[in-house]
Amino acid sequence: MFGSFRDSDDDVIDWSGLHSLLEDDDRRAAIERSYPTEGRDSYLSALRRLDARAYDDVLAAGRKLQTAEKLSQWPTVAVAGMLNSGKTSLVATFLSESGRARTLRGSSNSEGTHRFVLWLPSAWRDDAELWGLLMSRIGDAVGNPPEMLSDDLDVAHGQYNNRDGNGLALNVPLVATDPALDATGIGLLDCPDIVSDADLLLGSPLQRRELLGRAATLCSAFLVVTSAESSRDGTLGDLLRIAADLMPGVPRLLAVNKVRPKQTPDLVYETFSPLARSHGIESIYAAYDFEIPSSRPFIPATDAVVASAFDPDADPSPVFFSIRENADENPPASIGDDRLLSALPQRLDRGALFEKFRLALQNSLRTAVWEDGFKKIDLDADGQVAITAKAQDCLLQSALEFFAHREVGGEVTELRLHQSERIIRQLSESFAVTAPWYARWGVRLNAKVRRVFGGAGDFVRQLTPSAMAERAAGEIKDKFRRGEYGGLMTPERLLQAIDRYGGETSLKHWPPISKTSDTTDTANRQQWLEAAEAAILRFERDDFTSLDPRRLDEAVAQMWTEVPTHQKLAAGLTPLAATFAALAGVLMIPLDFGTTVIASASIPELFAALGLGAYATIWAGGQSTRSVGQQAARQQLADFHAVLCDTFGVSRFKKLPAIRVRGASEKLVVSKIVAREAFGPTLPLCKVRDEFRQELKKLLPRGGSSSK
Ligand SMILES: Nc1nc2c(ncn2[C@@H]2O[C@H](COP(=O)(O)OP(=O)(O)OP(=O)(O)O)[C@@H](O)[C@H]2O)c(=O)[nH]1
Ligand SMILES: [Mg+2]
Repeated sequence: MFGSFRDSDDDVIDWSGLHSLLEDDDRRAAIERSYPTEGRDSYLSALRRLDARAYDDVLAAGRKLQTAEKLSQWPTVAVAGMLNSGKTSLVATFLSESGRARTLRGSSNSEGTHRFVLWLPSAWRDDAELWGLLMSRIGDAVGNPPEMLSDDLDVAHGQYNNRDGNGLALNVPLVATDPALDATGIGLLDCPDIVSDADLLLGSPLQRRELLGRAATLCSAFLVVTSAESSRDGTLGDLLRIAADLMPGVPRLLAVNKVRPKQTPDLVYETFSPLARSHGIESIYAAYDFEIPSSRPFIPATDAVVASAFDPDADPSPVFFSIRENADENPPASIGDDRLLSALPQRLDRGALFEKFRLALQNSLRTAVWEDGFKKIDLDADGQVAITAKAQDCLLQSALEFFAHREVGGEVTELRLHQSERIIRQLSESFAVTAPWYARWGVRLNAKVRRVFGGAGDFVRQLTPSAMAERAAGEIKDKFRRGEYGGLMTPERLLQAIDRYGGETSLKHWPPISKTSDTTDTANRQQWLEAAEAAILRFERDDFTSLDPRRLDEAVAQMWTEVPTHQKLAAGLTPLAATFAALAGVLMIPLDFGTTVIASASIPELFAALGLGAYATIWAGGQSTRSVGQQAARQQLADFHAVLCDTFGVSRFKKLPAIRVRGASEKLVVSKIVAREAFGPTLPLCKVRDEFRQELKKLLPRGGSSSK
């Protein structure tokens, strides 16, 4: 086998395998979607969504590569050589009759080849897109886009001879196709000689050599044609040197034409082998002059073929065969068909033209898949993670606005509890069952308190022991409303908090939060308000957080023991009555506001609001008392954040963040509220699967084979 251009088989990219990976949306999918719905996505569908052009480019690059793969099995041979040595005649031996007729052969200058003519299989024109690419590749190599060789014989001959051309037309390669080449699977570059005088104004020898160099880059073998008598011609040596310089590593062959019968093949071998050796020629072919009858024994062809060649009207073709040193192995002895030049295509490795072409296409596929496609998908996924994190944080800060009790400096000192009916009942019950005798004084407490059901109104009425308590409840309501204690969340306030914590930029998937009275703006604001209201209602309904009953009772009992005796009766109300009043007051807040309000307060805040400062201090100071409320509050914060995320179409936390409470870091907990579909627009969240990245790297190494 002649020299090889393939680095190794694994450099070859298998498009169909790659394509199936790119369109896999299942086991080998590129994308893991986690929000708004869980699932997987293929590389191609992700890219189509992001950039339809880049998607088209990947598919087009793959298709081109696939077609070029087929073409790249076919070699192209440069046929260069001495003036009039029969280069075009040699090329013509590979062509069909009609193709042969389009070539221009003859010994006069008007029959000389003065352009580069590239003969390619007709089949290659079938794929218009690929043919176009091929032509531009040839144009790139030679420096000018090619021109087609005419089907009209006269015009074609004129082009071949550069009749109305000039030195510049030499730079424009001619391209012709022939069906006979489909079967042989070979391309042939018919070159002009490189000695024709500059006086012809058809390009100087220097220009011709330079062009030959460029055109040769398309070829996978170099065939130098000479006549038998030129063995000592310096130009032949030049040519062989040029061939070696231009295309190192490319197989070079020598074809000696018009050999006269007195010079037997072994003599031809003897004459040319020193030259061949010194220029790294792999094989020497010879063809005997078909116009001399005594050449017959040296023409390895059937009698019919030879007879037709001797017909004066025939268009004879030289029959080249590779010659050997040993006379017995050459004609007239019979030789194997594999020694004929016509068998050359099978002996050549894949074409350099297409090898380079394929490499170029492979690189553009690599760029399309990695640089244009993958990078976009990856960046988009990273972007989604960052945007989601920002949105989650904005909603967390907004939630903390109501669930965190901050000091003047902004430090969170404790978390607030949503004072839901459930929590208030628990507190009330616990206070009731653990209250010492003196605390019960004046409270007609009965066991029914443990089983209070019905609406908040009834509940409140049952717990409120006197007019005084009712007044106290009124006070606590006012204090909450004025913002002195606890947090009061309404849709409007929630929206303001979201806005204050950068909702406008963090929740870009929602319309802008408007502040003007513009009509569309008002509609946008309405949408935000409705969402905020929906979030509050949902939280109120779905918040089943309760205090740990056993620990609560222990904590309350502990508190009772710590209340200093002189304080025990100082409050005007008995302690239990005062506590009930405070709790009842909290429950009454929503009744005044309508339903969409959430009151939040820590237990110490409740006491403080009612002037039970000592209780507040004791509760806040004790480790067990404090933790009962904080634990539930943390759950509620997580739940409310989850509801906000659901409502505003943001993924819930995948990794739970920690918040700082009293200088200590407290990790948020997983929400217990079931996820619901978003209320409006959503922020998608996905990631690129590492397994996919690895597999893609295997099928299509990112920076080419070197960086595998
Ligand atoms: N007698 C004889 N003539 C041949 C043989 N091979 C080619 N010729 C003739 O040699 C002449 C030149 O052949 P071409 O094929 O045109 O040679 P070329 O090398 O292409 O010529 P340029 O392109 O002008 O350099 C033609 O008239 C051919 O018929 C052969 O084996 N014997
Ligand atoms: Mg010629």
